[in-house]
Amino acid sequence: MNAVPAARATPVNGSALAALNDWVAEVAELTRPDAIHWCDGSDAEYQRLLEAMQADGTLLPLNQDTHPGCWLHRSDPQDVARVEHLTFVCTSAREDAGPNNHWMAPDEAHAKIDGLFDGCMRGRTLYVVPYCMGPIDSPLARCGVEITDSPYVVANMRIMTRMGADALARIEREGAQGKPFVKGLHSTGELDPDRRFIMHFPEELAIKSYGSGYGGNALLGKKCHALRIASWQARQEGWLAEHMLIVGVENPQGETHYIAAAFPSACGKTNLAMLIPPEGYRAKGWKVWTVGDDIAWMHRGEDGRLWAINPEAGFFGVAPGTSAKSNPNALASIQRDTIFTNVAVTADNQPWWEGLDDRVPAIDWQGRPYDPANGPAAHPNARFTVSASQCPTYSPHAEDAQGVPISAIVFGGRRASLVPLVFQARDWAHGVLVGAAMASETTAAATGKVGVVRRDPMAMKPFCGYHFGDYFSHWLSFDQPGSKLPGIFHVNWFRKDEEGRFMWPGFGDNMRVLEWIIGRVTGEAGAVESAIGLVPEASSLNRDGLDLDGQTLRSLLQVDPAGWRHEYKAIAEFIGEFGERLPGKLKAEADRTARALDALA
Ligand code: SAT
Ligand code: MN
Repeated sequence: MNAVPAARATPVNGSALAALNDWVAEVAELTRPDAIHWCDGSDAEYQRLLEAMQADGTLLPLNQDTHPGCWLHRSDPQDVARVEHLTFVCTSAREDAGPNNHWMAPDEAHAKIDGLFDGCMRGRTLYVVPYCMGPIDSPLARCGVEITDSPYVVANMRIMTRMGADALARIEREGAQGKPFVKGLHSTGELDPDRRFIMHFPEELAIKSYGSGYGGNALLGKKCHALRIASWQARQEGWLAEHMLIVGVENPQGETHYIAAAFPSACGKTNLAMLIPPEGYRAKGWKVWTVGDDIAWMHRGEDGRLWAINPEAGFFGVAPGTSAKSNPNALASIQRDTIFTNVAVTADNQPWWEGLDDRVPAIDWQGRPYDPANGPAAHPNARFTVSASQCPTYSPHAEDAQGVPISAIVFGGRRASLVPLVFQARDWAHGVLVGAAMASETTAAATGKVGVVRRDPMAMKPFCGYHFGDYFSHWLSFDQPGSKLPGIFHVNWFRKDEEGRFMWPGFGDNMRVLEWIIGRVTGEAGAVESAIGLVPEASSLNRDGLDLDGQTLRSLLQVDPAGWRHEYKAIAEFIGEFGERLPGKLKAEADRTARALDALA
């Protein structure tokens, strides 16, 4: 790493940064780096990092004629996804982490992971990465500092967060007011899966991550800070840190409704956030605006509504399946200045992945000549990292300091059977149950089996930094006099027929469901009651230009009482696992629905 500027022991002498300086010194003492570099976030710094990574092979240039400023990173083949079984929430009381988290006592966790950090940066540069999650001038934004020995992580953090001098200035300002920043310590270590841990210490606002360079394990601003630590802070301070995209839907009258939607990793959040409405909608003047594709921080505004910011500044999206059909906006965003991780390349060195187009790749994600016998050319969890500002539909309000007002919250997962295309919760408490009862087939975003249905409340199973029982209570607590809460909905784009084919066309056609959702919150759209919530009649969805027969659409909207009785038994069992801390109100909601289903028997 010769190209990085000379190390500086401290950035400034301001006493508000004393805590930061002390911590950096302490970490350097433990990890023994050859050099320390404080990141300023400048273009020049970024260019030097890219050059250094090109020189040592960390980054390979892609075809600069077709993809200027685009790079390929091939990760260690054993380091391609989040590792939930190695991710811990370390609270002093085990109960506070809940049955939804792996737990380790803080002292034991520190001792274990500090043992791994001991001397691990010898021969490497220690980067100090100050960052801000959320618009730099937003009172809702929060700062952190990640210390890492990975220039790839630094480059990704620069795209994914507001990183550098401005963040450091905010940290200093807030330090003077006694406001802490989140401390994240990261080393790629040896990339040995047996020497890998992602530890969270919410009581200390600290994260320690060792042995992985992959996205959610290593870009500590993302899942570790903006979800696990932030969810803990949010509960204490009365807001919500959620695994949700934020999308604005503008109607022909020019009014925009913002929707926040929680789907598990690799279930189409990026696609929905960047949706292009069907031709008929566009002709009438409907538009869709992208605010965020993964995380929403929501606060109660003075007007009683929920207001949301996207704490991130970029997209770390799943490449496979991204195409001119599924997501033209994402595709347009990643034609330049993008870091690709674990994609394949064509003979002329363009990035390629399954589902992109019918070209044949030349080299697979591991750098081998492509041979279908080796499996997919791109890793199924291959990613692109790109600045949100490159998205053609990036909302002009995405950087508003106060956020955007949320009209509807949508939960959803991959469910091949049973779960209708869309339904609406009766009220807030029922909506919290609908979120708590969410389930979805697992994807390649985390290591482990793919395609197994698991309960994933609010898509937060891997990301809630505390006991789910307390989390559900926190959600319920938003229902207060004077609040104007969003409607809560559940969607499922992934129903399959007997032949295993998807029944709903999805992508742009999901606009029809969004229109119904907005119609429900404005009082313009009708619905029929069912035991599980309110469903649209086939006639209340706009079918202009929809390539789907009426029979299939009706079956997508049907509620099957026998199947749902079975489902509610599983839900009762699942929420029962949260024991004493399960709010009685949630159990009452589940019992009420179960009784309504029984009455139909
Ligand atoms: O790997 S990440 O956590 O960054 C992406 C995801 O799983 O949602
Ligand atoms: Mn995610």
